[in-house]
Amino acid sequence: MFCYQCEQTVGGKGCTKIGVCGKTAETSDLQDLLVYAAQGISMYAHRAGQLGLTDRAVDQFVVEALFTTVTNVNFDPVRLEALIAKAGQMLDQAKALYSEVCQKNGKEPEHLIGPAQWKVPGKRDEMLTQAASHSIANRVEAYGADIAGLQELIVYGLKGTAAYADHARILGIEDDGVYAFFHEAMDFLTGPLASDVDALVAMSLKVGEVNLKAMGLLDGANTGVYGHPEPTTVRVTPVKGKAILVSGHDLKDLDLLLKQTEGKGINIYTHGEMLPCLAYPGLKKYKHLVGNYGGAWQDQKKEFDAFPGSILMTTNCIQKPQETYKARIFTTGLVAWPDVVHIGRDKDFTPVIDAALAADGFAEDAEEKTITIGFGHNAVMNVAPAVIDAVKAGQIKHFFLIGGCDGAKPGRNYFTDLAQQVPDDCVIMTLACGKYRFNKLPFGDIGGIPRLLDIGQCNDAYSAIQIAVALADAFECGVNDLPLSMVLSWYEQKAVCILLTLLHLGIQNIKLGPTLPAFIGPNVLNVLVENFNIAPITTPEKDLAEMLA
Ligand code: FSO
Ligand code: SF4
Repeated sequence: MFCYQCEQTVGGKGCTKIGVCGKTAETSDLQDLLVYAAQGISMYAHRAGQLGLTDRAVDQFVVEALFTTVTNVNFDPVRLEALIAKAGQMLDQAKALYSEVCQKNGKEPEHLIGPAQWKVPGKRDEMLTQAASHSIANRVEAYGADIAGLQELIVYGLKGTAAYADHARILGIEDDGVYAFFHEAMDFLTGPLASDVDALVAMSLKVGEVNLKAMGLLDGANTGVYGHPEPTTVRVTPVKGKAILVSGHDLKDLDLLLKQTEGKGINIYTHGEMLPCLAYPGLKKYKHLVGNYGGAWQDQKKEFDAFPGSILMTTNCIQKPQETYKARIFTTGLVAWPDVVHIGRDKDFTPVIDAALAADGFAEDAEEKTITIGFGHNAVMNVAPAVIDAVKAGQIKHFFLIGGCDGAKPGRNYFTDLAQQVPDDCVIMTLACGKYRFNKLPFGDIGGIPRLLDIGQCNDAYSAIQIAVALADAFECGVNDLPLSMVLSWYEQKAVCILLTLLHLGIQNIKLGPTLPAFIGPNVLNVLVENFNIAPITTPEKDLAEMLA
């Protein structure tokens, strides 16, 4: 195996024996093969689409194949084998689609090579042999660190965008242009321009552009179905009674579980990136959605162990379940772990409910503690006039976006320290799971405007962008001219696509930590520094001084 797609990769270079995330070498190789197969499918689907013929099943499959390989999603080789077998069918389907449209147009189909010629192996051994010849390590050797790294930057960005496109699809929103781009970019990676630095950089920025569209689709889907998040005080300590904890990012899974548990005497808690759900009118209306439990994903072993109920993982980030809670944790959607019960597409959550009823539940109410969440773009726009007045009156000097994903590595205390050292006349916007490092601290307010505005999940970076653009409009300047600094923590591939979106928008001076991606080669880093002045975090003191200068 060779994997360097996330921030915790071994030695900042690559996982080669087993993933720090818990991914086995076999699972990692199967994931690489699935991505290779998806490229073959996209080679045909891209050409068919250009001639006017598409197939939703093919589009959705490529998106699911990519999302499945995101860090901390699918650890189950059996499910991956099944996906690879399905990729074989999808390749045939995409090829037939291309032949059909060529025939209709009186065109001779191109003879495609590379992944388009892939043949689905019958057994796992053969899959692993194939995977070895398509490994990332091979490409690093063949193309060098810069080119192979840029190719992977595109793949990882697409993986992140796939997650958002998939969530939007689940809520009924899809877009032909977004699907077409997945095929275009995957096909691009098999062509001659995939070894041209300039073309690779341009395609990376295009991933950022399409990701903005995908995040917009998801924002529209979430708010269309569940209403706009509204500022909401939520409980972060348990209440007495039976309990289910819902983690991941999927709003619909939570909704369905809430419906299935109504009147059953079970309290539902959000975990991790599900916290923002408590601010959506269509979800917070359920009385038995009682609050949030625990912190960011990397603390789950301790927190799930202590949780006296069942746990449902709707997407990443799952870690190896401990024996103490393996029988009461469940997966659904694309997330999977070997020997953990998986709830299928029928979304019958009976096993989750039964496990919650069989568990002790919380014996007592804990002392009540609350935080305020729900500052999506709609809520912030409602207070925009007050915010603009406060800036003009000099009461708010600067805005910070301190957001992104959390992780287990030391060095992430930087983000807590930074948030705490931000001067009192500044506002902090935050999103994604990195906020758990500081979201329960008291930040107070500036003339009624909270100093800490929780915008939501990682995909709500879309909201942050809308807010920044609205501020820039109000002050008649560009986003880069605003008194706004962005300090981002990254962990997995959704953070990669968000970063590409910010770069596509021309946002400068982003500070990135805790370390820079291993797949960014030295020359590519120079390009990012020269064009975007992107910089690694240093110390909170030094960075703050620079950002406030
Ligand atoms: Fe975090 Fe995990 Fe949401 Fe990621 S829970 S790390 S960037 O999946 O997507 O922020
Ligand atoms: Fe390593 Fe991250 Fe890949 Fe897991 S996803 S194998 S931790 S680089």
